[in-house]
Amino acid sequence: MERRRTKLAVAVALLLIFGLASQKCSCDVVQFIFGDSLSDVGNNNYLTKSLARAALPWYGIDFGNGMPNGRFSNGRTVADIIGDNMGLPRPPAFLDPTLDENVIFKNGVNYASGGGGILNETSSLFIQRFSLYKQIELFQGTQEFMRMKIGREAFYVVAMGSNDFINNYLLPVYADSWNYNGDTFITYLITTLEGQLRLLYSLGARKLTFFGLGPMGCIPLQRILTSSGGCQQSTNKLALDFNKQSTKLLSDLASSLPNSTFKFGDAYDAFQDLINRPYLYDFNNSHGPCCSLGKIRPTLTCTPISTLCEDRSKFVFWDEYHPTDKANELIANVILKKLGYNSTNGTDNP
Ligand SMILES: *[C@@H]1O[C@H](CO)[C@@H](O)[C@H](O)[C@H]1NC(C)=O
Ligand SMILES: *[C@@H]1O[C@H](CO)[C@@H](O)[C@H](O)[C@H]1NC(C)=O
Ligand SMILES: *[C@@H]1O[C@H](CO)[C@@H](O)[C@H](O)[C@H]1NC(C)=O
Ligand SMILES: *[C@@H]1O[C@H](CO)[C@@H](O)[C@H](O)[C@H]1NC(C)=O
Ligand SMILES: CC(=O)N[C@H]1CO[C@H](CO)[C@@H](O)[C@@H]1O
Repeated sequence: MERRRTKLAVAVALLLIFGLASQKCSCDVVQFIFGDSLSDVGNNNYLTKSLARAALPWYGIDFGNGMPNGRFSNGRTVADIIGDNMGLPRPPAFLDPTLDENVIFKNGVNYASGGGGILNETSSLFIQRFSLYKQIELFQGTQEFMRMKIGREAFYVVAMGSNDFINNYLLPVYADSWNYNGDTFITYLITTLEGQLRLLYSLGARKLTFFGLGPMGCIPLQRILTSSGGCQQSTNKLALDFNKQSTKLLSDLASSLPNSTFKFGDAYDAFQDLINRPYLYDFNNSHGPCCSLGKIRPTLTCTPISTLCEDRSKFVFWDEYHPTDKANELIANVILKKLGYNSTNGTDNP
C-alpha cells in the first residue's frame, strides 16, 4: 500500500514536470496589455483627435528605423523589455490595421492608450483615449472575434494609474479634484480597479500582473512646479498610498479567485534611488527631460523643433512625463527580478 502510494506520488510528480515542460514552447503564450502612455505601442496614433500622441520625431529615435512608432519614449517600454526577457512576442496595437486573427493568435494584443486611466473621466482634456474600461470592452470584442482560439495560456498586464492623478485629481479643472481628498480618491480608484480586475478574471484572465506607480512627483513636469526644482513630495505620497492599497488588492484577489496568479509589480524604491543617485547607475541627469525646447518648459510633448540631450543613455527622463529606454530597462529588470521572471524566457512560471 505504502509502495503503491509512493509510486503514485512519483507518477503525479512526473506528470507535473512533464506538464510544465510541455508548456515551455513560448510560441503559444501571448500577452494582453492594458495601460497608458507608458505601455502604448501605437493606439493613440490612430486616434487622430487625441492630444496625447507620439506620432512625431523625436519619439522612437532609438527604436527600429528611428521613426515615431507610437511609443512615448526614445526606445522600448517597460512592458516591451519584460516580455522580451520572458521570450514572449510583442503584442501589436489594437488599432494596427494589420491586426487579424492569426496575428492575435500568435502575438496577443496591446490595448494601451496614452492618457488612459482607471477612471473614465481621466484625461478628458486629451479628447480621445481608451480608458481601462474601454480597453477591457475592446478585449471582450477580441474574444468574441476569436471565439474558439483564446483560452490558451496568456499573460495579462495592467499598468495604469498615473494619469488618474496627473491628468485628473491634481488638476483643478477636473471635478474629481474638488469632490475628493487624497484618501477618498484613492479608495475610489481602488474600488474601480477591483471591479475591472474581477471583470478581466471573469473574461478568463488568470495570470495577471498589475504594475504599480513610480515616484510620479519626480517627473520633470511635477518638478518644474516646485520652487526648488525638487520632487513634489505630496504627489509621491499619493503614489505610495496607491501602491500600498493596490498591493493589498492584488494579494486579496490572488487568494480569493480560484486558479489565479495575480501579482503586483513594484519598482517604486528602485526608481526613486535612480532619481536620487543617478551617478551610481551611470546616469548623469535625473531631473530634466532629454527632449525639450530649452528654456520653454513644460511642453506637452517632445516635438521636431525640440532639441535633444547629448547622450540619451545618461538621462532618466525622455520628455516631461516619460522615462528613457535606458531607465525603462532598469525598471523592467527590477520588476523581473522581484516577480522571479528573470531569465526564464517563456518557461513555466506564472
Ligand atoms: C465607463 O465607460 C464604459 C465604456 O467604455 C461604460 O460601459 C461604463 O458604464 C462607464 N462607467 C462609468 C462609471 O461611467
Ligand atoms: C481551476 O482549475 C481546475 C483544474 O484545472 C479546473 O478544474 C477548475 O475548473 C478551475 N476553476 C476555475 C474557477 O477556473
Ligand atoms: C554630465 O552633465 C553635465 C551637465 O549637466 C556635463 O557638464 C557633464 O560633462 C556630463 N558628464 C557626463 C559624463 O556626461
Ligand atoms: C535571476 O534569478 C536567479 C534566481 O532567482 C538569481 O540567482 C539570478 O542572480 C538572477 N539574475 C539576474 C540577472 O538578476
Ligand atoms: C535572461 C535571458 O536569457 N534573456 C533572454 C530571453 O530571450 C530574449 C529574446 O528572445 C533575449 O533578448 C534575452 O536576453
